[in-house]
Amino acid sequence: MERTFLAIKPDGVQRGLVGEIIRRFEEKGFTLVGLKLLKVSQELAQEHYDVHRERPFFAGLVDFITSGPVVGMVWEGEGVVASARKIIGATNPLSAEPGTIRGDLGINIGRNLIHGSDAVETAQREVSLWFKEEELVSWQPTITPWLH
Ligand code: RTP
Ligand code: MG
Repeated sequence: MERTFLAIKPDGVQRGLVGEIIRRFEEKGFTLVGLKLLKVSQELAQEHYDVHRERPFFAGLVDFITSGPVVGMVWEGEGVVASARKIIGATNPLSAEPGTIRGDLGINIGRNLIHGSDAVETAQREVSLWFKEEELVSWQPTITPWLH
């Protein structure tokens, strides 16, 4: 089954939006298989955003993501990678559609509340970067037959 990595960034935690953000993925019907609150190290932040290493906003991005607690999550379900990106909305919350997390709750590109893996291969890389295998729980919600 497909999995994605999502992280509620320090602004989402500071603003008390952890429950609201998790609720949206639960309500949609995806299955939570990994969850932890952590202070992100410089090494993890740089590795996570490695593709942006040459971008002008890289240092600021790493500073921000390491500035406070982050909620790391792994969610499972059919098409979860692309669907989670839709639920999250466009990178810039000012252009994100209403109904998306960023569109409803954010206004600043550098404070856009949540990260979501952008492709299935990226998701695999990010899940193993942030979680050990034993931190993930494989389980089947009993409601699944009602979703499919
Ligand atoms: P994320 O990786 O955090 O889920 O966000 P994303 O895919 O929607 O956007 P991405 O292009 O991967 O950019 C990563 C994060 O860098 C910050 N950013 N700032 N100042 C800028 O022009 C700029 N561009 C990107 C954003 O916080 C974005 O989430
Ligand atoms: Mg990205």
